[in-house]
Amino acid sequence: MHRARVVFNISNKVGNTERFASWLLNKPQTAAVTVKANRLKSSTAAEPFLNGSSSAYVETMYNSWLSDPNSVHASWDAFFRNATAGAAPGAAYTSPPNLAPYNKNEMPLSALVPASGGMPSISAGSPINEKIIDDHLAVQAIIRSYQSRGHLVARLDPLGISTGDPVESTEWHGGLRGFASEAVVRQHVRFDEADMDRVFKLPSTTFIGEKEKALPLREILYRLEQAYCNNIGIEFMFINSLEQCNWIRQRMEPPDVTKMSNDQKRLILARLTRSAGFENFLAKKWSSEKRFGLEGCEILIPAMKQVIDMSTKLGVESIIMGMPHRGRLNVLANVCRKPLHQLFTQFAGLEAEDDGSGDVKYHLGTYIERLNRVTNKNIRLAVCANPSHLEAVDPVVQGKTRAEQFYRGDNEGKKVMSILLHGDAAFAGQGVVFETMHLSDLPAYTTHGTIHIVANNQIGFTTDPRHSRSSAYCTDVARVVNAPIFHVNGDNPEAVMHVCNVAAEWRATFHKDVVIDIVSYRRNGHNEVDEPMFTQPLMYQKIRNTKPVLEKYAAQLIAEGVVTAEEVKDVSDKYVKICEDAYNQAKQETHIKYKDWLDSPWSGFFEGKDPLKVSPTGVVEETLVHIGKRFSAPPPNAAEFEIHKGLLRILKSRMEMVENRTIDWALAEAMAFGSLLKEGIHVRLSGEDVERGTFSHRHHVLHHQKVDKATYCALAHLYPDQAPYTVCNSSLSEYGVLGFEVGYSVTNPNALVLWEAQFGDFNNVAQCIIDQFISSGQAKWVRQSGIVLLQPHGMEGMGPEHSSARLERFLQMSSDDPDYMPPESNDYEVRQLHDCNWIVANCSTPASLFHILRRQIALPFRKPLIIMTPKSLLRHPECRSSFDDMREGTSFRRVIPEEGPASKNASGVKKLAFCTGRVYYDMIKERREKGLENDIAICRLEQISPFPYDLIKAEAAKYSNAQLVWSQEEHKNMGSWTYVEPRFRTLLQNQRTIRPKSGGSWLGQLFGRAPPPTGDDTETVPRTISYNGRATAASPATGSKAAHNKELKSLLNEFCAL
Ligand SMILES: Cc1ncc(C[n+]2csc(CCOP(=O)(O)OP(=O)(O)O)c2C)c(N)n1
Ligand SMILES: [Mg+2]
Repeated sequence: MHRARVVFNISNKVGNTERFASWLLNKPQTAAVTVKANRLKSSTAAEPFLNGSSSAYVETMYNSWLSDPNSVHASWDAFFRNATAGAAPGAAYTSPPNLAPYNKNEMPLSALVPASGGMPSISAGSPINEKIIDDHLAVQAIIRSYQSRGHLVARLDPLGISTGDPVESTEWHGGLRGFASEAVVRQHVRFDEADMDRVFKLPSTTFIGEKEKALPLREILYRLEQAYCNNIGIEFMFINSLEQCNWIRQRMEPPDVTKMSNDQKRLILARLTRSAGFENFLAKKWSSEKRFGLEGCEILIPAMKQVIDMSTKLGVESIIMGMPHRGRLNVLANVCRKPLHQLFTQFAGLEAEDDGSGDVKYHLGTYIERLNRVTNKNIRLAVCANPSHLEAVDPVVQGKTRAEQFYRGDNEGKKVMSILLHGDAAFAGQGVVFETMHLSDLPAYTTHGTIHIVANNQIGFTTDPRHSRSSAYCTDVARVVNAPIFHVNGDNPEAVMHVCNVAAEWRATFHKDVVIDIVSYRRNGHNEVDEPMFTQPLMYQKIRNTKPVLEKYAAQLIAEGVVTAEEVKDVSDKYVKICEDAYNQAKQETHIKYKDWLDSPWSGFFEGKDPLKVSPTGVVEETLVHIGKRFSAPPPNAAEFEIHKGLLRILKSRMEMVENRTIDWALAEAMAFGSLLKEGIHVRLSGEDVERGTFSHRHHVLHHQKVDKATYCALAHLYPDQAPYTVCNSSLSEYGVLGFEVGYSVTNPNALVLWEAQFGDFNNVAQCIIDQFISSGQAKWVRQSGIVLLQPHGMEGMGPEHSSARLERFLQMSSDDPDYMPPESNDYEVRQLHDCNWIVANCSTPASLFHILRRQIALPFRKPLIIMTPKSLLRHPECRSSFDDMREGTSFRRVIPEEGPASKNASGVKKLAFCTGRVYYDMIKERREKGLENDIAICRLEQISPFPYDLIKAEAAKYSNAQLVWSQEEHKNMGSWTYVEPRFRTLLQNQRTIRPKSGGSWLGQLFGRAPPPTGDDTETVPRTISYNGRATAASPATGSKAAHNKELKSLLNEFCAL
């Protein structure tokens, strides 16, 4: 196993060259202690504790002592007596008597003196023997060294090729193994064989003695080696809680902690038999199919089952798991007990009976409720579906776990927990692991402890750890959150089970993360058709000569007399028979069902629902007024709750708007949330700085200016029986946090879960979640999500990185066919939504935002909503809506047609410009200033995808003589153009329009100059749409304000050109 190559350089400097007490009381040959008058003269070299500020202190003590020896502590009394009596420098010190009562595990040093090899005894007034102190301190240092660094030399690698593994030695340590531990753990110690039988007091920080308070050195070393350097290596000394460190020591140090009863041993063997039997069966039946088998780490299955057994025993009822490819089928079969025939049908290449495009078998999720036979309790197990993208599922699992805890009122995580499985290379390599770990202790994101299990086969595809990580262990990332890390040799099943028990207990006790690193190997190539000898020839020679763990453990139990060879065979045969039966059953199946693999069933949500009926999104005015007023009011106890003066102004202007029946963006959002909360829908808004809002417009959480942590959230106090409102500033992570919210959103369909990108530009840090989960999740895993992504977007001269949420990317991934215009019908809108993979919108009015957010819940199904949100429009005086646009009877307008003068005389309109979002306000200003309000009509797409063909078609038809143009502020290869252009083409197919004849000289054509029209100089031509906007570019926006303004001017000029 690869560990730090610096292993052998580590040493404990203290005492390395000299004894501790000698160092403390170092005596230079020439120095002398002389005491004069009222000043204590002492060489600081001779008495190093008498330096700097301490010497002033000593001086005061000395003066007090001179006037009254009883006025100082007894130790000072002894020191001054000895010093004034002419004791040699360094010899005046006498240890203070211990006034504190001894702990259970402690005893006075004097009690050990008779056993200390004939050293002089300690009696009052006599200087303590230095060697006794030194030796005890050394023993303590040894114990601490084992606790801190024992793992570096533990025998963790079943292949024994670890650089840090111990080398056998017969030297001084009385037959104990551990040359390496001498080098690493005890190299500062100068005991010899004669010291081995001396008895030493054990400090309170060790539990190796159990009830014994002192042990012979030989026994101490033996027990430490057993606890820390055998098949378990523990990293925990970085944890900054003495209670937690002691908790671990108590469970890992006493002798024989890993001992199992015969029944437990039989259970391990049975589980191991199934684990190995499953892989063997698949290998036999489908020898050339990729399944990413577990061979070499078969112990993973008994390990997971042990964690689940123990956690259920401790009260957990629901476990949500995330895992990569390796051993996944085995986990589904033997941990979740997914019916085997369902698993086997995945190998048969059958077609699916239900919708969706599906996924490969080693990515699919599952959900199962069953009785845990060991604890006799019901348990729910879910394995989340995941993409190939390693570790991407981690935050998703956490979000789902958190959501389940929240909806069950399990505020401490006692009932619901998560288990994350990892590969060694991925755990060390993928940054999202770190991002997920960092959520583990945040109030709005914690799942109260995750058990991480690493199936550490010491290789990642073809790369060995020396080239895949710079850290000593693949698990080092977990150190940042103070998680204890248990490395364990996968070929010692009982050690693995012990570690699993301790990890489960740790999680139940402290509700913090913990890591189990099962060090194992990969018997085959990366997958079953890969040749590992190309790249790891030596490792694989070792592997060929290593017996499977089942074989070794069975032999061990037979030798111990726990089972007979016949029993072993019998258990194995029985499992093969179970597999054969399931195999035959699978052969009868003609179809597979994707929904058999759903990880988050929404029982009751779809039942009895008209799949095409959308509930109204308008609300009664009274509700708007109530929410508006609450949202605009300071905290109810305003007299004591002092908020910032600027906020008082903001609240006042909000209140004025409400009184004028008007809303801006922030009010629209609050009213959408508030009205949903009133209807019992939980709303959760998460992201960087969302509580205030990046642009200081939201202010959902008001802070007391004088009292720390005193806050007020109006939306959480709208109605006494409302649903809870969660608004939470996240860690500075996009990948982790968006993944988390996706997981949250798939748990309960009756919740609106929103994630806001600080600026839309940053969403690409979470690209994997967007691509792998949000845009394609339903198609692959029949799992719906109504998550909303709020993406500040817009070209406002803020440079390349604060302008674009990359609208084009979302549109490019929209699954509606650009060449197909769905037939018109009354339920056109909802049908389109039903069939699409997500909704992409760029709203221009607060009312649009209000309705589209509410529509997320009004739909009879769930679809992700990607919405571009504004920045300057947050305060734009024209970007306001009236209560009239949100009242009962109103709904989301996918398209807002021209409603000004141009709409009154459509046939005379020369240009119909389509646009979306913010640029509309620039366009109307320009049109107004140029007096073109009768000539140019503007039509806004509030929803871009799915494309509102029906409404656009009607608009285009209304302005039959107008030239059509798409206006956008983004560059031509960005924004909506590449999405809308082919859809307009489809829509305008076969439509013709009359326009002045083109033609003229070839030179005129070349330079685009049309000849002046004459009487019948018109022609009927196919109707098309042209582009009006910025030219193509590599970067989303210029960094120069001047260039920005020039570009904007040019696109607006072009827009107004007739
Ligand atoms: C993000 C990502 N990058 C690359 C890959 C390709 N890949 C699949 S498995 C694998 C090796 C994984 O090694 P490890 O995590 O140790 O798991 P093991 O296969 O050894 O169980 C790689 C690189 C991937 N699936 N995901
Ligand atoms: Mg690996």
